[in-house]
Amino acid sequence: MSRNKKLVSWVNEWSELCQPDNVYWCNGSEEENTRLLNEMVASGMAVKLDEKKRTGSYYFRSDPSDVARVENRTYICSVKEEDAGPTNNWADPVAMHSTLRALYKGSMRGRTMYVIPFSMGPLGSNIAHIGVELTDSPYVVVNMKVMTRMGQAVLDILGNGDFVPCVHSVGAPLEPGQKDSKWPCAPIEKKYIAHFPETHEILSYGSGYGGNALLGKKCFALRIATVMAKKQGWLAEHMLVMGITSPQGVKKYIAAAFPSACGKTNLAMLVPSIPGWKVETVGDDIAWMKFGSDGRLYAINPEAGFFGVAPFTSMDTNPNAMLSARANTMFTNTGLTPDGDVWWEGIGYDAPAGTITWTGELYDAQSGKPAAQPNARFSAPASQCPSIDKDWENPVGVPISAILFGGRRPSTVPLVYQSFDWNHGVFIGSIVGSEVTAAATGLKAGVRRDPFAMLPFCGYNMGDYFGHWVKIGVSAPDQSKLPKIFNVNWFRKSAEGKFLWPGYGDNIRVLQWIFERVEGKAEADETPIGYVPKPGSINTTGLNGFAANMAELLSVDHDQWKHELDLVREQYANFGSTLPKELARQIVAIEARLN
Ligand code: TSX
Ligand code: MN
Repeated sequence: MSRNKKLVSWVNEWSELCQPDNVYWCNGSEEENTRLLNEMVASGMAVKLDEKKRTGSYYFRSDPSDVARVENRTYICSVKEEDAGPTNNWADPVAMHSTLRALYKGSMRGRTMYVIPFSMGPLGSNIAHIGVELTDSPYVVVNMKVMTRMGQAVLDILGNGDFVPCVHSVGAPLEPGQKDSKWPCAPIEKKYIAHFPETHEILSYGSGYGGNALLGKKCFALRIATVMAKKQGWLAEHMLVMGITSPQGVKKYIAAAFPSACGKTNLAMLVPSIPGWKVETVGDDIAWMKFGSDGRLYAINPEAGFFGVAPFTSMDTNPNAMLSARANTMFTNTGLTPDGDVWWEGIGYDAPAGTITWTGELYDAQSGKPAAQPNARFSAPASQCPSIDKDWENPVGVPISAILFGGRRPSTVPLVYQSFDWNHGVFIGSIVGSEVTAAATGLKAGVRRDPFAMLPFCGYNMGDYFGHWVKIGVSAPDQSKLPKIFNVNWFRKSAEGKFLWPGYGDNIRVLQWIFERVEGKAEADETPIGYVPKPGSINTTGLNGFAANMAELLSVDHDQWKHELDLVREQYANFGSTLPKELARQIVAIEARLN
């Protein structure tokens, strides 16, 4: 319980509306966690995995209709539609409140309402913020325990202070005597993920999965936090944060944003292929960044765990993620092996005979049906990551020397280039995207733009968001201490369609160049699009066959870039008058340099 009057009356108000059988305040203890997990095992919602193979770990299968974030049911409910901008779904806040109140009415009947106080960021950090989530899902409680700092310690720090109110219901009330389903949820047309930027409120209804239900992550730490950050002059970003130590023992931190399916978690936990270099992990998904008293930009990871995609994670592609998930981990929608372990496509070995798929059928490799749903996840404590950085919970954060953007670009975009200055870096962030095939989207092939990898996660007008980035550059306490901005592209292909770059552990070679640029050492050529490594300035020792690809990897084709700018102009047209003039000027300047 809490003596925070606003909190207590808010909990009472919602319990009166949702009508749960019980209200339970989570204290965050191990005992509480074990009790909830045991209850879920007893009800059939969870399977306890083998205690020797996956100590303290559990397995869940979602409803087949509830397997991912639902962008078309995600709303920004600002008072003015223009404040949501052209890339968000807008809904009127009063209308949305009344729609949702009707749905929440009695929605927790037959269930317990859990009150989860949680901190995004280390307890007591002045970059951290506190939220309270009400939920009728015990699955959410045990996942929030992994992904955030939660429980009584948060209430103690909150005192009479302010919190972000988050309400979640799976939207499946139980009539007396009605048997529960193993994964209760509502049909798609009743799912709502609603954000109220003016009041910092989050209301989620109808889904039990991931970012729809664990409201500290995408809803709070990105959509609501972007609104807070704009008002208060900081940055809430969809970025990994990592430390890089050179063979000389010099350490620098970088933050990096990529659209989905670019291997962000893999990069955050990279095992370098060249001797003497070390990579350490601060976070794999979200960075909150504020200027410190020394004028540098400091980042914290607001999360306490990794909510990673399981398929194609293996001891080859990401041993640190595999080892993070070796115990005390929640698995959702993977396959389940007969000896009480999990299995997924690309785990690095064949499925044991008798493996059961995420839909509960006997796995048959020949059937074409995967054992794991492609968006199957693990929730693993960050503290268990072998590469975790010693300062990952430092309340002050870590000082950021470089910011990286990237996407999947088979053509046009070099392996790495550096921006000329901050605003040119903002331009680079704004044009982030991945090339997709028609087959992958069901729509038209081409570059799918995902500016700053924030398209689904910005809680306000994306044009204003670009403007906020420009403003951060202007208002920085010391321009010379701003992070340097780079673009990377691990996915450039030859004319024959072969990857030109080996990626994975060899990406350290690109990080070395970036590290040395920050130190003012590595050499670069000035091209129309930015600073590109001089031939020979990227370490290719031991790179074997791929070393011959360097010239092609670093080439800048003027005609391809003129076409790229045509596409960017089309993209920019969507933002109308909210597009900062500083970005419109970048197109003009690059075009002039290409001619
Ligand atoms: O995560 C990836 N990274 C970042 C690693 C730190 N992936 C997987 C993307 C899907 C999540 C990559 N895939 C990377 C990469 O750097 N590069 C590639 C493309 C690639 C795939 C296989 C090969 C080379 C490149 N193999 C051979 O050429 C033998
Ligand atoms: Mn993400």
